[in-house]
Amino acid sequence: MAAFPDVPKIKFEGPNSDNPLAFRYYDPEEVIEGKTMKEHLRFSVVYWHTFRANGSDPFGAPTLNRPWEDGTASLDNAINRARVAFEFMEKLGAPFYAFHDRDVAPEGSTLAQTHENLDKIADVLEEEQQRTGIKLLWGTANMFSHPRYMHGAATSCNADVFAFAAAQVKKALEVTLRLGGENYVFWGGREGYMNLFNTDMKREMDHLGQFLNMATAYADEIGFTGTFLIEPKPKEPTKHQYDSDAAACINFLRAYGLMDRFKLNIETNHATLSGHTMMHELDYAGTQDCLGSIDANTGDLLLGWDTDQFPTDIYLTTQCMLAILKHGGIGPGGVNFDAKVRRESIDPIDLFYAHIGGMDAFARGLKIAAAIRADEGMQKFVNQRYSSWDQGVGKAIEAGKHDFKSLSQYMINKGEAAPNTSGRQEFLENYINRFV
Ligand code: XUL
Ligand code: CO
Repeated sequence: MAAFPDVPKIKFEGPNSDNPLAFRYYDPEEVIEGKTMKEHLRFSVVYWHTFRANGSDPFGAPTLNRPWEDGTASLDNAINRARVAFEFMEKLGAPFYAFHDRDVAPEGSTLAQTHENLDKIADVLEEEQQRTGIKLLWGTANMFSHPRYMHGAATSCNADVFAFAAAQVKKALEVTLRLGGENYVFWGGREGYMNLFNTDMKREMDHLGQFLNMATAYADEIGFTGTFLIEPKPKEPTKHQYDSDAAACINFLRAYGLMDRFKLNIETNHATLSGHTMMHELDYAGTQDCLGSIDANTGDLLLGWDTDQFPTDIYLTTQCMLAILKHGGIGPGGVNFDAKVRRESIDPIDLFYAHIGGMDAFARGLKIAAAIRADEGMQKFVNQRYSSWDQGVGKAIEAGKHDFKSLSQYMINKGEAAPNTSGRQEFLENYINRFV
């Protein structure tokens, strides 16, 4: 039986539509900068929030009403839920989805049984992928919910827990490969510390480096050629997470010889938790050729924790798309809605409103960013701002033709640096607002 019998396939109806179950800006076939919106945005639905979140929070019980759930952790319930998930994604028109192993299949009483459960669910996912054409953007392993991971997984002080995590990732990689997953994500979860008095940070980071190298070695062995992604987040659940921001992750990847296999999955609410803007994290990752995918959501500045709300702010999505277009696009990553409806948004239909709003917000951001780029005003300003590097001493420095001695002589001869020009921040902020 259909879980959403009253919801039709969501269609593009244009900005004047007042139908809340239609796209006003996301027209999958509209071509922008030579690619369709569908190709640019590669929208993805997350299994954990959209099909597993129940509205509980640290202060209260579940609130969300999901009529298809039977309240058990049975395989039958998980299979039924998978069918519902694909009905939802098909009606929404999302081309991708993402999951953790434990979102889709229940744990058994032994690891072998847990693997078996995952295989049975993978049969259903594979069948539904074939039926609908929806693809797996990425798979991952949940190595933070179970009590065994209280001290971390790859960075646990307990070597057996490291081994358990290895077994879990091995299986998750096999399932991701089987389902044609285009990427595989590591989010640090509890890979960090609560207190340095009980922590050997060097040993923990070495173990994490070793763990990720084992993952890429196994991927090579089984023929998984997808991109590996690290998802930065500075804290929550730990006080300090080792993958704290894009710069820390990239330093880690370089230190442990992982740069050729890994990129980053940048998440908006994680960027802001680390004291950066999303645009900063995207641009920084892009400068290091590490921009892999995004977890699209937003936080709440007045709350200050990882609220994982759906993105609706056009200024934010414009900034995201400016950075993504600048660095050549997001594929084989995607715009993955790692976002959940509020615990007060209790009806299944709220899942549609949330995703439609997020998709429209990104579609608008894409169109605005493309218009800004086409106008070239901002790029011309930036080029002009750095023009002292295109000639004379600047050009010679960039070409490696100077050292401290020659520059000292140059300045002694010249006597004073050329005058500075205005940064024009307010002018440019006004300029951007002409397009928003
Ligand atoms: C947690 C988070 C995760 C990762 C996948 O903050 O974002 O859901 O995206 O493990
Ligand atoms: Co995420």
